[in-house]
Amino acid sequence: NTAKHPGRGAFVLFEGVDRCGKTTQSQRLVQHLKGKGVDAELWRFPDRFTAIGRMIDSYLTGETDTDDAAVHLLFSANRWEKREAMLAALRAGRTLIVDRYAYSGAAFTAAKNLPGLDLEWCKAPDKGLPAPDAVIFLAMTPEAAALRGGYGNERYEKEEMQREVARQFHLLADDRWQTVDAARSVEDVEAEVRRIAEDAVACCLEGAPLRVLWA
Ligand code: Z5A
Repeated sequence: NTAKHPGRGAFVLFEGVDRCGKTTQSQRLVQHLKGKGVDAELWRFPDRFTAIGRMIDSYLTGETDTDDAAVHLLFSANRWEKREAMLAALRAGRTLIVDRYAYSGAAFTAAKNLPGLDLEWCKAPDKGLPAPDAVIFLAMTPEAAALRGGYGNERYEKEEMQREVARQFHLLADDRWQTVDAARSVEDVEAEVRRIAEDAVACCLEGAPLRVLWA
């Protein structure tokens, strides 16, 4: 669980409700780190381009209906299928800036409040995945986020669902979690994001152990 990988890349994760600015900030962060000579790459989950990812995409767009437990396991499988590549990149010294991961997985399914699918059940399939070194939680009320051009047409893009997702996210906060007030200008949010990410990159360069999630 705590093997040392000196000089490895950092795993920096963005989480938050829809429209909080994850895509904007993750893209800008990768550019910033690259400018500083850090080997950095942007990843996002779900990865809609694998076979499993295509099933998830068709569920999110409403093209297909899938059992809630089954689709939850597909989201998790979509992370497991990327695990080896993720570990290889981190060990090769590449920093991964990741837009959504297992915290979204647990929060979105638990937000459905279905019998049997509580937060612990939702976390279980992701136990053992690589853990992020820092989780940047872009905090914003779903009401404020909705003002950013309104929600799209995908399955979960509704204010009531997003409110419940925000509640579940707060239950998932752990020692990796850093809350950033996302209801500010892009530049103000970015300044804080940079500090958190640069700290994580420095710690990993010094050999901070790569941990596993929810073990
Ligand atoms: N999901 C799940 O159920 N289970 C799982 O395991 C995983 C995911 C991994 C995937 O959506 C859906 O799958 C998601 C969770 C679920 N469902 N929902 N909802 P996605 O990842 O493809 O889409 P998204 O995360 O919802 O992305 P988004 O809508 O694009 O939001 P965002 O990336 O956080 O925000 P943004 O695109 O950077 O910004 C939104 C707008 O605000 C845009 O016009 C920006 O220019 C603007 N913006 C950004 N920052 C600012 C500031 N600071 N001020 C003003 N305006 C701003």
